Amino acid sequence: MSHNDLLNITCASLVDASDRMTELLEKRQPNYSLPQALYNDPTLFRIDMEEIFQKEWLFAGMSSEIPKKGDYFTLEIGQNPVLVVRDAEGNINAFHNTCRHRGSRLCSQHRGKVANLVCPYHQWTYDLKGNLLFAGTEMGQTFDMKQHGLKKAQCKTAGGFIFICLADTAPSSDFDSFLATLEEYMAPYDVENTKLAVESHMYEKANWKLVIENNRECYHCAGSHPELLNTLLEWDDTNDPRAPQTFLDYYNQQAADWDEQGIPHRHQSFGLRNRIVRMPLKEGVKVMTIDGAEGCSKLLGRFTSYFQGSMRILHLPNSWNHMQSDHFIVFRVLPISAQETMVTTKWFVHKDAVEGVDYDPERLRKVWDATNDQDRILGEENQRGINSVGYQPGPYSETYEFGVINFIDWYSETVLKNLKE
Ligand code: 3BY
Ligand code: FES
Ligand code: FE
Repeated sequence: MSHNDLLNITCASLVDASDRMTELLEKRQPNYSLPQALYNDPTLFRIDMEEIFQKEWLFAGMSSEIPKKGDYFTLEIGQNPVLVVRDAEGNINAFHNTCRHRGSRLCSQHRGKVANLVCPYHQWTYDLKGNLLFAGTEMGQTFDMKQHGLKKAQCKTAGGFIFICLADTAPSSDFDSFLATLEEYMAPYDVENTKLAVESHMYEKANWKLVIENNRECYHCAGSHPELLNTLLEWDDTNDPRAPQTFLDYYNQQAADWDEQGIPHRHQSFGLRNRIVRMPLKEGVKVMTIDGAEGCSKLLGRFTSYFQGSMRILHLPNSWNHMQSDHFIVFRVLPISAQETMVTTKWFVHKDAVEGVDYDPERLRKVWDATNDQDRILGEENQRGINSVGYQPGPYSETYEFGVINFIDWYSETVLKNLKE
């Protein structure tokens, strides 16, 4: 069989898979969990990667993780290694983390600091803008250094959040209006004057959509999250159909305080993809710690009181966040395979806060370490049940699980739209 025949078979099977995906999504029962194959089939997973993770804007990390020239971090988007680095002008650039010589991964560390980017294989060297500076003396007369710079990924930052997009042309949606609002809502946090206090990387044996579905509802909170419920009110936003009058009264009282301080809080949505809202935590609670007391003795940015609730930021397909008065927590979800996902959690504090004096990283992370692990078990058990021949899509509750319905609707619409383009 020739190389071309093999290639044709691969293409044909992908076309088949696209047709199968389209059919499954077009025929899915609205407000029901997805058909089994969408949670466990490797070929359909490949379509998720191509149509969602290689085309849409993804949350990568925070600008204050790489405050200085040459600071970088890496991430893996399925099989695509990506490198995010700050250059000498202070700009943040994202590159495909693959050498233009023979493709070796350039940076293998999770994070670090470099003067230039040097490939470990044959030492081709790139500057922080991706230009090839050095390729030895053996590449011949006709070799053009200018044609061999690192491949850029698109990169946008707002309010300290770094988003990347692997597509040549980023999706033309209302993403920029979300970024403008994010900038405004994040201004009080002064992210540039924060630092990474601690981070966790949790490997989960579940499809990435199960991880996001799980996060989009608190139906499971009472049964699984005793630590989180010390501080979190389970209403997801002020439009939550379950929110009782007592909550709305409390919310209005908090909202009046925030208005007086000029702290943005009103619910803002950008399609189903992005949402920002500041929500109160339980009465008397300062932040999401195990007991609701402060997590850091230095407040962030221009806050003068601990009682800022939690500003929740949703970015589909891969992030949710809790921004609070003395620390904030960002969550990033990256698929590995059809049934494996990496969930990264990072806690940030004021850059002048001293570890062991102003904050204890162990105390800071305790609630969400426990919560993440509980969610991991829920996700893995969900996956195992879905893999059964006895699995059949089941109904979402329109009140408890409206967030899941929104996510699955966004996912289905986006895959169908991108497959047609
Ligand atoms: O991100 C959160 O706060 C929670 C965890 C469980 C439900 N979700 C909205
Ligand atoms: Fe990078 Fe050879 S693969 S220098
Ligand atoms: Fe949970």
